[in-house]
Amino acid sequence: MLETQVSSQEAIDLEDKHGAHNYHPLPVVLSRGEGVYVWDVDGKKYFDFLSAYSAVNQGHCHPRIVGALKEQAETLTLTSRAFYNDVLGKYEEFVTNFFDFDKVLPMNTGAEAVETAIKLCRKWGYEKKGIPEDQAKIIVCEGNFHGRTTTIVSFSDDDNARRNFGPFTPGFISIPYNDLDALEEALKQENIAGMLVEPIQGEAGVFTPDEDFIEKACKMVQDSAVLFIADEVQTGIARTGKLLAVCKGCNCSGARCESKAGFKPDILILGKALSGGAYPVSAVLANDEVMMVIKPGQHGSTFGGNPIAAKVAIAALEVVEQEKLAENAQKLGELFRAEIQKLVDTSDLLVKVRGKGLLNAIVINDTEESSTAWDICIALRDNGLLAKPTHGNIIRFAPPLVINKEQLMECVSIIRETIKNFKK
Ligand code: IF1
Repeated sequence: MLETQVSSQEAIDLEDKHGAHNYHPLPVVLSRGEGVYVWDVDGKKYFDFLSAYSAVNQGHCHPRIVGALKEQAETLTLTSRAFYNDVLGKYEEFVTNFFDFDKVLPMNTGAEAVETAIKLCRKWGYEKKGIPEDQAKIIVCEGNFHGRTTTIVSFSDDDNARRNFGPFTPGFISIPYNDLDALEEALKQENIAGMLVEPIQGEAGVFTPDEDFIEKACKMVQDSAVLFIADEVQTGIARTGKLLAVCKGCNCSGARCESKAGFKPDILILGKALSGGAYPVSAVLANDEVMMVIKPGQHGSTFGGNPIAAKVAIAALEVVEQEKLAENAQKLGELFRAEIQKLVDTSDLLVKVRGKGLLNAIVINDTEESSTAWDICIALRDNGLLAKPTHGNIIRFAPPLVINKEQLMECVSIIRETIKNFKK
């Protein structure tokens, strides 16, 4: 079967028969990707407005990234960390300079990096802050999405993500997102080791908090000798118009955030576009005061920091810097929201548009349980644009950051025509 081209229906049937039903994909079967475009098995071309949930910020199959992948794949794919190799150290130097931290702990998926950050924070709490053993608590926000492991869903409030996966990991305090008063109250509790937060809540529906929420939260947390942990798996790597969504006030053009202004998380979590979508690469960055609590043999991963991941991540970050993707996301994000706002103002189907950079979403004027957002995505697909609803009535729009103004305006007209002609 692998030799011959499958039809759309054959591909769907194969997944249905042989694959776990842990997703409900939009009915389109993709076979090729390049830049902002993907093609289905019948050769139909689409704009990709999901970017694999912000993993393909650099565009599909970016030649620089694929080149690095291919070259290393033909040289040395995996040594494990039982031995040194000639690539990992260079990557560690590159990525710690790029994001201005002392050290990096390389992992593979975003969830692994989040789990790593939780373990690091707890260990720091016991060994540096003197929290009594097994008493460490981490503050999280309602509406969070940090991955799918049992510990992570332990502090999810999405019933669908956690139901019947218990028993759950204790030690998490949930507060409303974007609520500094609630944070102030929570910080009065004892044995708080950290706060884990997304600068923008992606899965919850691209919830952008008040402009100063993250900075004020970071300062409040750090003033209480608690670690501020920024989950930038989805918002990082130029997606929101800055190298990092937590970049505040600095004019970093999308890399080497030199800003000493403002604030800095104690632990930074990256994933997804850290590899441009070419390979699973995630990372946890921190300064020595935190990172050095982990000693040899206390944490690790077979593939974490492998030579392919290292080479691919260097290429992916060089592309962000050299192609000024953050600046592009900033500029075109503003244009996108302004154009879609005109649609919101004239269509009773749309309630609002919100987002930052090229991480945006529209809220549909229907209930979460309705199929309206899904049906609109089917119509968008028919008109050549791929997007998918997040929670029920919200459609996320997140194209690759290499999109240009002409392409963006073409997508705006596809969205406009689809909404105007949409019949429930
Ligand atoms: C799915 C959502 C997005 C993330 C943040 C950690 C992770 C993610 C902020 C874990 C992953 C992915 C997971 C994927 C769909 C997608 C997603 F809809 F699930 F919530 F993007 F919004 N932190 N998000 O967004 O990273 O382990 O997946 O590499 O699970 O359905 P991962």
